[in-house]
Amino acid sequence: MPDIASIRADFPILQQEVHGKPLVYLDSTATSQKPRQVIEALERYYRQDNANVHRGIHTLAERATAAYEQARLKVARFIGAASPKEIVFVRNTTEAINLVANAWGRANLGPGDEVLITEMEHHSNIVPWQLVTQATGATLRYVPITNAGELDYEALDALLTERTKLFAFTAMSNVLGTINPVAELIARAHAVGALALVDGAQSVPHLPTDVQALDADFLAFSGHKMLGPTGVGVLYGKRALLEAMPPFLGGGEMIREVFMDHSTWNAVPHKFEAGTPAIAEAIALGAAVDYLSDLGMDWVHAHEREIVAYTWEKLSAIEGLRILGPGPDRRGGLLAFTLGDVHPHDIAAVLDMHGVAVRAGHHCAQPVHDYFGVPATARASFYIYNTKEEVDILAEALERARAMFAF
Ligand code: 7TS
Repeated sequence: MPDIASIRADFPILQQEVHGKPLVYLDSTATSQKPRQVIEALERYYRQDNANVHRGIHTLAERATAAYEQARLKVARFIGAASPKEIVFVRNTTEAINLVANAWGRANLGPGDEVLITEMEHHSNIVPWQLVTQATGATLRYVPITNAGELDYEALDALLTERTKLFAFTAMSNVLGTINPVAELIARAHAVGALALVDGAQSVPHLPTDVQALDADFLAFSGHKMLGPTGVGVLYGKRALLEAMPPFLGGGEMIREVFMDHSTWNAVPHKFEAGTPAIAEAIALGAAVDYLSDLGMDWVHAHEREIVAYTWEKLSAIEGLRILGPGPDRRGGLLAFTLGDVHPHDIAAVLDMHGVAVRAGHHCAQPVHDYFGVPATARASFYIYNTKEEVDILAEALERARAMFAF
């Protein structure tokens, strides 16, 4: 059983005070902190191996290429992909979804076709589909949500039809915390002949993932939310789909041959990695995957369930505090809430004075806030390094905020 004190010792950033109080970092949904193993992987690469990949034949270039490709293999194993050729390194979840919307969408969508998303999506799984449906004449539809913060399954039945070409949905909401039944949703999409794209930005860092068991067509996620550095993310795509898709960005590395009037494409995944990639970051993401694999994703999930259940209990006892989304047994490790009519930015500012870092705002998910009739929420989110003692500090600070704003 991993020991939280030794996990915390791996995170140098957590050993500091903010406003004279120990830092309580409750904003891992925005970005996670990084263990020394990841920081060291970045540093080691720049100290020893830095060279461009897939180009040189000198020793450093070979080392850099081998480490970069090794990271791809680690990521493939981590999510249960059949082959590392199905792993495309991109910048983040946003870029992964834009890649599919542009490369697959522009080639496969037209008038009469529908793309189905949900009302609980992050803007990065909404806007690319708005752009591509507008450009191709296809129609964008939304699965509504319920008061309980779940998808409306009856409405889903009516919305998934033979016109649906792609169903793109989040595996876990970054506001409601809802864990969606990914395998079932994919099966329903496949039953009408649609492809399924899973936004795994919040699930891959926190839950075990097996793309083959899920039968996912595409899965998008970000390195920086799973202990890795910023600047690197992943698009998983079934090999046959990636092979059939035209490129997204053009340039070096993604080509086989370039003539004056046309070019031919490199094999996947390189066809989708135009230009010099985030080499150090991808290698460090490999170190992050090692760290999470050593802990075991079942443990990560179980730890967060325990923390979120405890938080639910503590926060529910605060007068005037309203939590959005389902109960603790149906959610991942985050809680978004309002406190009376105190502006969430004021809540976050008071919490910060107590050393507690939470995010406030619409969390890039405006439709879900519109549904619940609130412009913004404050959100506490957890990861492997958080403890119940930190939740106690959060709850005390919230009581102070309530007293300060006198209601
Ligand atoms: N999808 C979901 C479900 C997310 O939570 C996020 C980021 C993204 C996509 C986009 O990830 P990116 O790495 O491309 O930016 N969510 C948040 C958040 O909740 N607070 O800050 C970023």
